[in-house]
Formats: sequence, C-alpha cells, structure tokens
Amino acid sequence: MNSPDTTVQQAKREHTRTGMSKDAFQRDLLDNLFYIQGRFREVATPHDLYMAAAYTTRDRLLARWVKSAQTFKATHARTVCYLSAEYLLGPHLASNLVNLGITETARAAAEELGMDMDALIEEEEEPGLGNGGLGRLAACFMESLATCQIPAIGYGIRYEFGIFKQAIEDGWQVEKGDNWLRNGNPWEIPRPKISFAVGFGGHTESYRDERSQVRLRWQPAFEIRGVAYDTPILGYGSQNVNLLRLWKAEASESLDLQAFNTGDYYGAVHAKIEAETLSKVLYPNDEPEAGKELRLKQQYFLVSCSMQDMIRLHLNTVGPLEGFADKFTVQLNDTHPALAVAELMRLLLDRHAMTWEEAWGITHKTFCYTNHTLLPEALETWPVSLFERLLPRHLEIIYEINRRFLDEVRMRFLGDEARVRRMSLIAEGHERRVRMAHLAVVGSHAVNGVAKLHSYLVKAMLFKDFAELWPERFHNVTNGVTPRRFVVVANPRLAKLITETCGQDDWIRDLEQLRALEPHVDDAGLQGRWQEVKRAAKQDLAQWMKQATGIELDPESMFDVQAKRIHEYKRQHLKVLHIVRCYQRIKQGQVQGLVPRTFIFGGKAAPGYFMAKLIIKLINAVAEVVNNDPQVNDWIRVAFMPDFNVKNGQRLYPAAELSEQISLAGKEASGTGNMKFSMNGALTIGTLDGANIEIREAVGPENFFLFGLTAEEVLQRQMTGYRPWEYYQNDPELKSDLDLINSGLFSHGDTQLFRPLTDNLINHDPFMVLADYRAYLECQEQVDRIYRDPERWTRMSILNVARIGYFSSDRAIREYAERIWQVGPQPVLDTEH
Ligand code: GLS
Repeated sequence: MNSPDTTVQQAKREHTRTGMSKDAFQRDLLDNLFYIQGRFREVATPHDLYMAAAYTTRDRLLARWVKSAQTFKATHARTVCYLSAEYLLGPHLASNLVNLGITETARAAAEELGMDMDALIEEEEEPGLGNGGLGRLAACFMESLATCQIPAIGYGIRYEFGIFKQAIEDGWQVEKGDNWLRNGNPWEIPRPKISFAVGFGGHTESYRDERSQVRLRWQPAFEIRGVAYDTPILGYGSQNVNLLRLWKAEASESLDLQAFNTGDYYGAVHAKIEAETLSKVLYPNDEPEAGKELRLKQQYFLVSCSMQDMIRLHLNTVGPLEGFADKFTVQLNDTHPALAVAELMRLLLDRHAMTWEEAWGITHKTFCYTNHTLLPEALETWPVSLFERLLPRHLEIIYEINRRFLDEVRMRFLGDEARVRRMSLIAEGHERRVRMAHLAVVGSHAVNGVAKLHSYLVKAMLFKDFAELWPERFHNVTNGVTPRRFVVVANPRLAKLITETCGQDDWIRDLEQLRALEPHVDDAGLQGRWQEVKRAAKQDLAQWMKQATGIELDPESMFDVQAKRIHEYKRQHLKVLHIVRCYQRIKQGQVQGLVPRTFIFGGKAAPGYFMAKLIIKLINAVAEVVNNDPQVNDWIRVAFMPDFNVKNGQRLYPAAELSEQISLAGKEASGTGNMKFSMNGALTIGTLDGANIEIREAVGPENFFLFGLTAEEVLQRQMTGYRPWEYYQNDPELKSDLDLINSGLFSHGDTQLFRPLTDNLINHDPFMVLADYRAYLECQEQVDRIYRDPERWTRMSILNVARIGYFSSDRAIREYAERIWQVGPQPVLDTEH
C-alpha cells in the first residue's frame, strides 16, 4: 500500500503532465499521439496531429475542471443553469489555447516537432449546434460565465447533425448533412452513468399516497434515455471551468430488455434506432412550417433530462429540495425550453410529493426567461391535441397553472374577459394551442429582452398585458459577444496592435479598457499600422475566397460585408438593390464619387424558406454578371461566401470595412454580428434597430452611418396603409433596378425567375425595402465620400473599437448575475503554485 506521502508525491508528479511549459506540452502531444491515436510522427495524418493537440489542450482544461468542481462542491456555490436548445460553439482548439494563455507556447512546441499549429487549428470541424445569433449568444455566455468566475452548467442537446452545411450550386443553396462527429470529438467526455429516463405518451391516473392523499401520476407509454456528454468551458485568465452538458438520446434499458427477451431481436434494434432519432438533427429556426412533433419531443427531452439532473445534484450535495431555488437559477434561452416550468412542477409534485403551493413557490423562484424575437412566426405554440398525446400530465399541470393565473388576472382586471383571453396560456381557435411564451412569462420571476429597443417593445407590445400585471418582472440586458474569440482568436494582428498601443492586454478581460486607444486616435503611426492590419486581413480573406470559390477579390477596394442568416427582415435584397444601382450607374458612366467596392455576403437560408433561397440565387446571379463584365469589374465585385459559420465568420470580421446592419427597424431583436464587426474596426451602416441603436450611441453618431425609418415610423406607416408600388412608380432609379432584375439580364433571359421576389416587393413589401431604398442609397454615397479620406475613415474605425467595450458578453453576464440571478463570482484558486 502507498503511504499518504507517496500518494501526494504521485499526485504532484502527475500534475506536471498538464504543465504549461513548452516541454510539457510537447511531451504530452507526442504521448497523446502515441497512446490515444496510436500513431507516430512519421505516419500521422494532419487530423491525427490535430487530435493529439486537442487532447493535449483538453488535459490542461481537465486539471482546472476538477479543481472547479471541488471548489463549487465545497462552497455550495449557487449555480446558473443555462437551458438552451442551441449552442453554436465554433472550433474549440484556438479559443482554449488563448484562454489557457499558451497559444505561443503551443505554437512553439508544435513547430519544433515540425507541425504548423495554424494548420492543426484549420483541421477542426466545428460543432454547429445552433442556427445563428441565439445559439452563438449561448456559446459566448458560457465562455463569459467562466471568465467572470460564475459557476454554471449549460444544458443542451448533442445533435448528431448540426446546422446543415451550405454549398452553392448554380447560384442556389444546396444543403449537405453536417456529420460533425464523424471523426470523433476530442472535447467531450461521455458520462454513461449520468442518464435519465424521459417518458412520452400514455395516460395519467390518480392514487392515494401513504397519507391517504389523492395524488396524480403519469404512466408514459414509452421511455427514452438521455445520456450526458460533457464539454469543459474555460474562462479567460481564470482557473474556472464550467460544464456544458449535452444530452444524447438512447433507447431505454427497459425497452431493450422487454423486446430482446420476447425474442423480437429486429424489433428491439428498430426501437433503439427510433429512440436515437430524437437527438439526431437540429431544426432550422425559421422554417415556415415548424409544427414538428419531433421538435416538441426534443424540447421535452432536453428539459426533462436537465431538470432531473439538477434535482439529482441538489439531493447529492445540498439535500432536501426546499432550497432548490437557492442552489440553482435557471435561465430559459427563448421559449424552446419553456416546458421546464411544467416539468419541474411535475417532478416536485409527483415525485417529491410537494403541495402545489410549495412546488410553485420553488418553480417560480427558479426560472428566468429571455425573449429573443418579436417575429410572430417565431413565437412557439403547440396544438393542445399534440400535448394530450405526448405529454398528458404536463397538459394537466399547464391547465392548473393557467386556471390559477387567470384567476389572478380576473381579480386585478375585473370584467376584462378580452384581456383574460389574450393572456391565457391556451389560445382558443379552431385548433386550441399552448402558448409557450406565456408559460415562460408566468413561470419566471424575471423576463428580459436583448437590447433596449427590443426590451421596450417586449413590454409595450408583445407582453403588454403581462407588463401591466407585473411591471417589476421585466428587464433589459443588451447582448454582448466574447472578445476572446472574436478579436484575439479571429484577429491576432489587431489584438497585438491594441495591446502594444494600450501598453497592456488587460482589455481582453475588461473590454472597457479599449478606451485607452482613444488618446492615440490621431497618431499617424497608429493609423498607418491600423490600416496595415486591415489590409493584411483583407488579403487573407481574398486568398481564402479565391481558393474556396474561385472569385478574385481586390484587397484595394472597400470590403462591404453582410453576413448573417438570410431572412427578408434582414433585407439582403435591399443590399442587392444597391449593387444593381451601382452596376447601372457604372454602365451609364456615372462613376464620379464612386469608390471601388467588393460586396461580400454570407449566410444560410432555412431549407424550407423559399424567398430566402431565392435571395441567395439573386445575389449569385448578380455576382455572375457583375464579376464577368470588364466594364464594371474595376469598380465592383460581388462574392457569396459559402457555408457561413463561426469558423468562416472569424475570417470575415477582421477583413470587413463596412458592416451592413440594415434590418427593418423593430424586427432585429439585437443582432450580435453588428458587435463583432465593430470590434474589428468595421464601420456600421445601419438602421435604428436592435443593438445598432446602442452601438451608435456608444461609438458616437458621427462614427456610424445611419439611415431608414424608425420603429415608430414603421408602425405608423403600417397603420395608415403602406403602398410600396407608389415608391416603385415615383422613383425612376428604383423602378429601373427592379425592372432590370425582371428583364432576365441576371437570369440568362429568364424573366420569371425572380418575379416572386420583385412582385412581393412591389405589391406587399412586408419589410419596407422600398420605403428605405432612397435613404439607403444616399447614406451609401456618404460612405463613399468618407472612404475617400483614409485618415478620417481610420480615425472612425479606431474610435469604433475604442468605444465598443460595453458590448462584451462579460458585461452582459455581470448584469444578469447582479440583476437577475443574484449570483456572485466563485473564484477557483490555482493551488499548483
Ligand atoms: C435572435 C435574434 O433574431 C437576434 O437579433 C439576437 O441577437 C439573437 C440573440 O439574442 O437572438 N432570436 C432568434 O430567434 N434568433 C436570433 O438570432
């Protein structure tokens, strides 16, 4: 047997394995290549080397993770549980190296072994477990939670297929399966012992408990198992590691046993396969027809596993469940996990025999809800009939929550039955439906929007009745993004320049310190280097684009970028009208004042969203004509970056000079791309929508290109009747741009191809593209004017970066922590040194 002394020594010796020196990293890299990949240097593929580097990095995370878990256990720290159907994580390796502070060490270690760290980083396939902004926000928040040293668990689904990969064929979007786990995922740790049964279907029944009380219980028709897969999330410059726990669906053991025992081997295998389909694929968020049964099942699967896990943790560490809401605060990321309210009630009532009042007291204290959109089509409702069939017990609980809630409404607003109908958790109509947003608001003690304007509209329009009933419940927390990924990893040249100019790198952890750039804004030396950094990033992007698409970009031209999901409300077609206008002006010789530009688009359309896909086709159709016309080629070029994802975003943000944030005012809840571009020194052209408003205030109105209707004007126009065809008829340039699209010039003579788009614009134009067209063009002329003065432009660019500190996700997390979660930091101490 070991004496206690030798155990300690062994632990110490073991510890050097995860040391941060170059030698330790190098040794571990070769070790992992040998023992995990079973390879030696000479035969290792680039992917083997990437895996070895990833394991080597993960080992260092695990050392901190274990310490974090020990600290949180010992201190009984209050824990934030972030419930989200999406996490758009992006590649892990580079970001973990930055957060460990060993990028250069690892690079040097690899180099000595003849490996190129950048090439290894390129090898990584990103987990695309989200659609866009909402999922990426969850990923930024996980990183900032760890950076701010707040104990947290992110709960989600381990989709086997994430967001589809986008290819462009003949100008059209083509979707390809995202088999991201194909080559293994070195960042996750399976936890087969942490698994829960999740029921579906069946019926509820009453019975008498040991105290002869009548109680209800649910007898599901079948069960599926959720198994935990854990990924460590490290904060920057801290020892804190938080946990991202994703659930994978598997067949339940009982189902297995039954079927195998009855000799139905193939039946059993089939049931297994069917169970696993539950976590197979991520749903696109803006499919027109989203009423998919599997999606509701996924939502329930996520919340049931997660709530059961929290209860398990509570019972293991704290004890009786009365104090549940003191141990955990649960943030609902949009309505996708809203069922958690009913599930926690069910677990407390049916499994833990609480009274309704006790259970509701805990539930209500536990949950907080973030709304991320005002778009009516994105506000989830589910048919009551589907609930009856899949989740009968939850429907009963929702009815009871509703009954008590509506009594409260009736007491407050006597005789106002119209209000009662509007607020009910159940929408009456030819098909009765459960309103998930109402369930989330009623079940939470705090509700927030994601930018000032959005939070105002949430209170004034979307949840007006609720805000009248419970004004104290409503908050705003403006979104933010992590500067580690979006500046330090994505744009190392800029990061270096900022650090050198500020004299330190504290800005990486405290982004407000970027202010230290401001006194240097007129320094010619800084301006020159600033321009060089941008030029180098543009060259990098041009090189990548050439190789990926064959399109040649001119790094001497202005890089004007719109990258985000393709959606009519985001108005990529407004940008296209601007390009068509430039094209026509150049053809007519009106080039005075024009600045050479490269228009770059990136973004995916939901596979079933016809109009969005047609917009992609239009962009590529215009690109084909423009890029092949030598008469306009020196002035403008158009490129569509295929498969815009986190990794490709990291190539775009540093290279952009103009950031297009041109949604119709009142439609974009916040936007976060706007922040990423600005952080990288792009100037924004934008409407008064979402976080644009706050970005403009922060960077100064003189450093922002503003155009377009305000949200209030939009509402007024809609009320008084908006007639887009009047714009079409009265503005000859607009008419000629739309007519040119319809002429077949961009579609090999096909005059019908883009009709659905142009007809819609001329006759309906739900997002008021035509109303904002003229103001947009005029604003673009101003952009050109200023771009022709590089010194002025550079000054504005530096000021954008210097004043963008507020939009760090660290600030957003601190606001949540103080105002909504009431949690504080719990530093994990570095006991090694
Ligand atoms: C979104 C909004 O559309 C974005 O404006 C917002 O920035 C993001 C994060 O809050 O959430 N809502 C949504 O359903 N998808 C989004 O990206």
